[in-house]
Amino acid sequence: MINERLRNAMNEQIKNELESFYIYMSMAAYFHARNLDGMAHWMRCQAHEEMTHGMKFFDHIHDRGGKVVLLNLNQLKTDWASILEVWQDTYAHEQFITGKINDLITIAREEKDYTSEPMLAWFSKEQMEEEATAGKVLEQIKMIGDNQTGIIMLDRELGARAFPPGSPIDPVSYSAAT
Ligand code: OFO
Repeated sequence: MINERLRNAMNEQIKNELESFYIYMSMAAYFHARNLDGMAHWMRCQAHEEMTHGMKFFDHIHDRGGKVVLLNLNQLKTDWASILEVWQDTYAHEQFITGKINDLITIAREEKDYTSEPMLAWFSKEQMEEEATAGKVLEQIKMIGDNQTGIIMLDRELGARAFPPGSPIDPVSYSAAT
């Protein structure tokens, strides 16, 4: 049975992950509106991952006899002043989520909920990778500045990110399925 304090914090984390899904889909919409479909694609892939992260917590709580409670999502930012600002927010958001995962690890240790350690360790590693990726793109955007060719080249590169097969956010996949 999952520890109650940890269960409450994990329910909160489902909300954080679904808000991450929402914010990245907002960023995808921002990029689509500016014909930067590669960056939009990258954001859709990221949103897909966030949904699966939310579901990992959902299933972990359920598998351990806890009650899943889906909390209200907050109204998040829906517009940005520049491409740079989007990537600054992406990096800051990943750092925020890393803090939340660290909080969960602290609670699990304080409450001696050792069963949750492997999945929380997975999230810790995942956050390290996500921070590194978002940070790298942010640095590249800073280097590119206002150079339009550089932006288009980076857009193409980010558009090569692969969707997991069958993703409901992948337009190719959902049009084939419906
Ligand atoms: Fe859920 O991994 Fe990023 O935020």
